[in-house]
Amino acid sequence: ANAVSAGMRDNPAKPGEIGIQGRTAPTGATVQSPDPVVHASTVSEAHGSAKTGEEQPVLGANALAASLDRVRADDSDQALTSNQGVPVSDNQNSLKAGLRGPTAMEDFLLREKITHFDHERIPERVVHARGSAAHGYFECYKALTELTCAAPFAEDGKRTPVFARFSTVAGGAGSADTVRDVRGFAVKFYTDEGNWDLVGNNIPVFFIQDAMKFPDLVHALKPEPHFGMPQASSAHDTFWDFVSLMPESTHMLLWQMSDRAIPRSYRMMQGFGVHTFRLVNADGASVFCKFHWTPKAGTHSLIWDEAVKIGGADPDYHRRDLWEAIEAGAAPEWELSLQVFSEDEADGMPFDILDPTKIVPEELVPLIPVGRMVLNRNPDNFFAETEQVAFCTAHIVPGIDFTNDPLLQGRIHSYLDTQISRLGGANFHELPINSPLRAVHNNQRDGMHRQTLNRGRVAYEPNSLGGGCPFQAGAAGFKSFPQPVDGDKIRAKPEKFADHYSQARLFWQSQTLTEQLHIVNAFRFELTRVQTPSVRQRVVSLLVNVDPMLAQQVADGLGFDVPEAAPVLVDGQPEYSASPALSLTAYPGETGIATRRVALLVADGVDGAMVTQVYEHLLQQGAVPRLVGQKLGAITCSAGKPFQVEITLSAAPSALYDAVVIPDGEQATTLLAADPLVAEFVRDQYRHCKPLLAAGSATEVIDKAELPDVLPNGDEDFSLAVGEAGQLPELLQQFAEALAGQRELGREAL
Ligand code: HDE
Repeated sequence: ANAVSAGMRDNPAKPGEIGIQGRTAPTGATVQSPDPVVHASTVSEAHGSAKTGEEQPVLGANALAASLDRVRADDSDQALTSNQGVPVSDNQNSLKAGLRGPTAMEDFLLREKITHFDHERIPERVVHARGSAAHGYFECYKALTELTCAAPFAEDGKRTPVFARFSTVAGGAGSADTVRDVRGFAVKFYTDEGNWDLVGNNIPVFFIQDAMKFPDLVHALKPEPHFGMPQASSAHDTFWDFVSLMPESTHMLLWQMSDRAIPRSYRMMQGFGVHTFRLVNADGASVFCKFHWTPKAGTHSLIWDEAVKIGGADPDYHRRDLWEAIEAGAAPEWELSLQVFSEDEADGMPFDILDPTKIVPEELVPLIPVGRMVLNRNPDNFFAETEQVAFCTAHIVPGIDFTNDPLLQGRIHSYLDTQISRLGGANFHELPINSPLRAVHNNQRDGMHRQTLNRGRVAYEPNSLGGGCPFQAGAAGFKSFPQPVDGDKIRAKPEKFADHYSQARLFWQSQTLTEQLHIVNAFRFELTRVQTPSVRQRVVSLLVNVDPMLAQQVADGLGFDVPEAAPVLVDGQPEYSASPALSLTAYPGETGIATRRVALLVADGVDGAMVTQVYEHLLQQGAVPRLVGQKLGAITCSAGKPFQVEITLSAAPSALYDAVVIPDGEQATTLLAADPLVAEFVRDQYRHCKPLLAAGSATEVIDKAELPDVLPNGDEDFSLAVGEAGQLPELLQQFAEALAGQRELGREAL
C-alpha cells in the first residue's frame, strides 16, 4: 500500500480493515469523491504523505480507514527503536558509570523516553472531557437536492464516513459514565466538500439563550473552586444558585432531571442539533432545519439507584458498552430526521426559532427521516482519535448554514479557540482524525508542529508566480446565505425569548406518571445536596410556574411549603397540547433483545440442560448471557457437563445486567437462596424494574427475596416470569418480550 512503509502495518486485530476489502463498503451504494481541485504543481492530492504516482487512498465508502492507514502502526515482529529509529538493545537499565554509580548524562535513550513521558498529557476539554467515540458511515436514503446541496445528501444511498463522539459534560476525563448529566452527541461527517460537524446533545434545548452566559454556567456547574468538589455532578449549591437566577434554564432543567440524563447506553439515546440551522440548495433557496438522531435500539434509561451503583461497579459502563457492541458486530444505528420549515412558518410560531431553550414540537413540524448513521468500527487508539478529535460548530459545508441563534453564534468562535490551546497550536486540523478527505489547499503556513510540505515559493493570493493557484472556487465554493440584516447595535433579546415556562410545562405534561415521578425525585435529590435554603426555595419558585403539582411534590421532599411563583415576564404564554414524542416511551426500539446483558445465576447442582437451553436461546437473539456464580471455576450440574463460571456476584453486581435468569436445580437453589449477595442481586433487579426468570426450584430464590408477585396497582407483573421447569419455553418467551421492551416501571409505587 501507499505510505504503509516497512514497520507500519495494518492492525492484524482488525482483519476486516487489511487490504482493499477493508476499504470497500460491505453493501449498498458507494459514491466516489469528485476529483479534487488540481493545479499545475506536483503537490500530492493524496491525503498526507503519499507521493503523486503512488497508489492513492481510495476515497468514498469507508474512506477514512484508508486515509488513516498512513499513520496506523503495529509493532508485531518489530524490534524496539528510539524515536529516531535507532534500535534499542536494553530497555530495562539506564546507562551508569559503574554498576552502583551515577547515571550518565549522555544516556540519550533514558532521556528521550522520560522526556516524552513527561509531556504525555494534554489539557482535557473544558467541558465534555469524558467521552467515547467510534467510526462509521452516514447513508442518505434519498437525494435531498431540493432542500440542500450539502454533499452527504447529494445522491440516493450515498455514504459519507463519520466519526461520532459521545460525552458527559461536567465531569473530568476520568469520571464515571453514568452520572446525571447531559450527553454530548457530536458527529464529524468527512464529506466530499470538507468536514461538516454536527455538534449536538442528547437533549434538544439548552440552559441559556446567549453565549455570553456560557462561562458563568460552566463555572457554576463545575466542581466548586475552593475545594474542587463535587466531581461530575450538578447537585451542589453553585449550579442551582446560578440556574435559579436564570429562569430561561427551567425548560432544560426538566430534561436534565428526567431519565434522559441517565441513559442506559450511548446507543440508546437520541441526539439533537439543538439550534435551528439553515439548509441551502444549489439555487440559493433556503429553509430552516432542526436535526434529530433517533436510535434504532430505542430510547432506554437507567434507574437512578442503578446509575449510582454502576458508577462504582463499572465507571466505564457506557464506554465499554459502545466498544463491546461494535466489536461484537452489533453496529449501533441512528436514523437522521429533519424538521424543515420556512421563514414565514417560523414567524408564525409561538416562540422564536432562534431561541435554543425552545423545541419545535413535532406536532407543529413533523420529522422527515432522511438517512441513517451506522457506527461499525472502534478507534485504533483512544488518544489519537477520541481525544484528539476536534469538533467545531464552524465546520459547515456548502448547503448548510448558521442562523442568528445567539448561542450558536458564540459557539462558532469557541471550539477552534479552545482547541488551539488543547491541541497545542494552529495545525491540529492536520491530525489524521481531523483532516478532511478533500485535500487542503490554501496559503496558511507554518506554526507549531506543521506537517504539510507546502511546495513552491508562493504563499499568497492573488499571485501570478504560482499560476494564480490555489484559486478561489467561486460558484463551487461555500457561500453564506445572504440573509438581510438591519437594526440597531444592541445588547438585548427579542420579547418571545422571555417566555421561560410554557415549553417546560409542555415537557412535563408529555411525560408518563413514572417519568414525572423520576423528575420529582431528581429535583429532590439535587436540591437536598444544596446547602443554602434560599437557593432551594428559588428553584421551587421557578417550578411553580411550570406546574403547581410538580412544585408541591418537590417542596414536600425538601420539607418546606411551596413558595410564591417567580415573576413571569410575558403576558399570555402560548398553550401547547402534550407531545407524546417527548416521552422516552415513544421509541421502544427495533433491535429486540440484541446486546442486552443477561445474568444466569448458577451454583453447584444447577440444571445444566436448562442453562444450555437458555444460554443458546439468548445468544441466538443477539443477547449477551453471562454465567454468574459465587466463585470462579467449574460448577457441577444435576445433568450434563460442568460449566465454568464466567464472573462472580461481587465482581459484576446486579446493576450491570439488564435481566436475570435463575435456572432450576435443587442443590443450586439451596446454595443461592442462602447467599445474601444473591438476595441483593435479585432485589436490585426487581427494584430496577428489570425482567426476572426463575424456573422450577429457583422460584424459592425469588420467594426468599420477598418480591411482590403483582404490581402495586394489582396488575400482573409481566416482567416476572416465574413457573415450573416444564414451562421454560413459555417463560423464556415472556422474559424475552419483557426484555425487548421498556422496563416494568409500574413496580415503582406511585
Ligand atoms: Fe459546547 N463546547 N459550547 N455545546 N460542546 C465544547 O469544545 C461551547 C453547547 C458540545 O466530543 C468545547 O472542543 C459554548 C451546546 C459537545 O469533542 C467548547 C457554548 C451544545 C461538545 C464548547 C456551548 C454543545 C462540546 C469544549 C455556548 C449542544 C464535545 C471542548 C455558547 C448543541 C465535543 C471543545 C467533543 C464541547 C463551547 C454550548 C455541545 C469550550 C461557548 C448548546 C457535544 O469549545
